[in-house]
Amino acid sequence: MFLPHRQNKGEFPLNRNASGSRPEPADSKQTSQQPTDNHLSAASNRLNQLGWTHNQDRDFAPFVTETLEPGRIIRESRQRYTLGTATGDCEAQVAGRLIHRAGDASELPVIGDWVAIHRAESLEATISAVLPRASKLSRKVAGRRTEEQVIAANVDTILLVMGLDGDYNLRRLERFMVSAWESGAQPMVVLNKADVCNDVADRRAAVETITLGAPVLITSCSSGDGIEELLEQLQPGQTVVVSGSSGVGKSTLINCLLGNERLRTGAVREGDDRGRHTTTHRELVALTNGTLLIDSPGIRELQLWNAESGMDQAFGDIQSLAIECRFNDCTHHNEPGCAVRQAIDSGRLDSARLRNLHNLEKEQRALELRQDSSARRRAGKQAQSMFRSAKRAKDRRKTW
Ligand SMILES: Nc1nc2c(ncn2[C@@H]2O[C@H](COP(=O)(O)OP(=O)(O)OP(=O)(O)O)[C@@H](O)[C@H]2O)c(=O)[nH]1
Ligand SMILES: [Mg+2]
Ligand SMILES: [Zn+2]
Repeated sequence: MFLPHRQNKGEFPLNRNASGSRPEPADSKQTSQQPTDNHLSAASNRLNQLGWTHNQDRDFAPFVTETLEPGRIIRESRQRYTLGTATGDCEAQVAGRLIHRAGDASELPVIGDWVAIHRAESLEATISAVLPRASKLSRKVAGRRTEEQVIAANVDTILLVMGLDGDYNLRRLERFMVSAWESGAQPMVVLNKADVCNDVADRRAAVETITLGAPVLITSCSSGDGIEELLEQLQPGQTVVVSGSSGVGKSTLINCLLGNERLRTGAVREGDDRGRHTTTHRELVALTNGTLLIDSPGIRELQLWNAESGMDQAFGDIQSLAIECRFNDCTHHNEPGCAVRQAIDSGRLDSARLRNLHNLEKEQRALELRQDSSARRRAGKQAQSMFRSAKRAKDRRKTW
């Protein structure tokens, strides 16, 4: 593997000088040890291809030292990381200090994160810090623990893929839309497997009632229909995470966009069209147009993490109707003068959508209660440990 040139402070290709401009090109006094113009622009190009922007220039500034360099997580598999850096890809592990300092797992690096790394002359780099995230797609970890799991960071678009086969489910899509809006990235919906569906137009119309203006595209990886239209929506330099249930064709779709069979795909179960969780890691791949796509494992159950603003956006139509309800705190259950109920009665709103909103609100309240009690437990443990160390210190003083 090619190890980087050690770059002195101020010589790092993407480090801006005080005036905010790119560093001056190296002058004629340059020695053979220093990077040349070509090296600088090649390194800078590689980071740009990974999505480096002015934001990373700013966020990396506190980490510019002799030994730290930036990288982006381009592959993540059970806490094993591959990084893209200015001088090529490398494997990396998380520094013990970073693990120790992290409040919880959501602060540890995930796919898409920009990180500061330390490289000794060993093959594996050490991740010393995670740069601030511009956006993050999160959920509650599967199972009983009350913890946030960040699925991907620094993404511009969440491409929600739903199959037009047995996977088609509007209520699940509503839930995905909430987490997508909450992430800070823009959602885009892809209805895949159009080749196995007889009522594409009706289904698209139904989906558009819940995507509220977010783009909806129809594709078939079997026939290639819609792939060009999807490509046109993907901008160079943007990071797009492809998300959805297992078996909807996320990896197949990325392969179609790449034009090769790079990612492994797997047949769905006969009978219910459910996938077999073929993809088990997260990986970022670049299209020739410069878009960065993240493939990820199929989501078994999407339990929401804190999603207040995501809920407001995903159910913006109901929020707008609610302004007309007689009572400010109308819950749209059975209060008189409820504009939301009136919309349902007149066929303008699907009652299943309101039911789903009520269910998700209930889930959010339950999550808040669990978060409160875990916070209390954590505070209790901290107080206990402070008390113990204070007592130990006192005992030591007594023995002097
Ligand atoms: N008929 C049809 N089959 C498709 C289409 N797209 C994908 N498939 C098939 O659906 C199956 C699942 O595709 P994958 O790409 O592995 O699905 P995935 O979403 O990546 O699944 P996980 O990795 O398990 O999350 C494969 O057999 C694909 O060939 C399509 O547009 N039409
Ligand atoms: Mg896959
Ligand atoms: Zn109401």
